[in-house]
Amino acid sequence: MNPLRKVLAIIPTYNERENVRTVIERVLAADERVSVLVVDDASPDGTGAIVEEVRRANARVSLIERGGKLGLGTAYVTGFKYALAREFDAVIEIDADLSHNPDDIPRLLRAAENAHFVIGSRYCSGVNVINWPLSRLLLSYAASVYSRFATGMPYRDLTAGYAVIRREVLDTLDLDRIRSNGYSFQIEIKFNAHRNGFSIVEVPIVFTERSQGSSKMNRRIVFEAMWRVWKMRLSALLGFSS
Ligand SMILES: Nc1nc2c(ncn2[C@@H]2O[C@H](COP(=O)(O)OP(=O)(O)O)[C@@H](O)[C@H]2O)c(=O)[nH]1
Ligand SMILES: [Mg+2]
Repeated sequence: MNPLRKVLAIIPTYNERENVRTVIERVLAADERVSVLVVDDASPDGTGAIVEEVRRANARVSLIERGGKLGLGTAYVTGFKYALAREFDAVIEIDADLSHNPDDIPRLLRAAENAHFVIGSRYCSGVNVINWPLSRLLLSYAASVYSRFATGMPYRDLTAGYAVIRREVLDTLDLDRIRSNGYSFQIEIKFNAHRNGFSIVEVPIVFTERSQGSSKMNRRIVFEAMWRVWKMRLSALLGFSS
């Protein structure tokens, strides 16, 4: 595989005022090949203005400000298009709330030297989640088991939002047709990569629930994932793209 020379870390943000500066700095410090793109959805708390200030002082930082809260999935699609239009060899998906430790980036990138899709996985060596209430942990774990069953994929953490994805994989996604958000978005892009025969590896990471700001996860995102996984499987069986 081609060596990774330039990598874009895509950070979707909605009301991450307390976290965004730190996450950008830590991602940039983790590996010198990495640039950052923040995709902000007009956060009412002023996240965009903070990123703009950081961007002006640092050529490795970019910002796309969208008009309103359009969801995590389309924020990543916007980031993928940005990367494909430039010379990035891969993208990193990482949350803004420091649940994903930026210090893991070198290890994830090392794995991506030999794999098309690297999952920063909470569930591939025991359960590595800190500070989640049991209910949330059970929900997330059950979602992974359920979607493994529904899609037939063998990986342990299918809803993971920490990943390295090589350009070749992004090239095969029909970006304008991806409608899913949240959990199902994460499952859907893994499913596409899996179906296209790309190599997918899981690297263990520890996920720590945010200490600042609040989660945007909601019931709708969970229900959406529950039916979409079957739709993905069925579309694949019938030969449609999902
Ligand atoms: N641009 C954008 N980012 C979002 C949206 N919803 C969530 N995010 C970001 O996605 C990441 C994960 O969201 P979070 O609320 O922490 O979800 P949780 O970790 O599942 O509880 C964070 O960086 C959020 O700021 C959205 O609608 N638009
Ligand atoms: Mg979070």
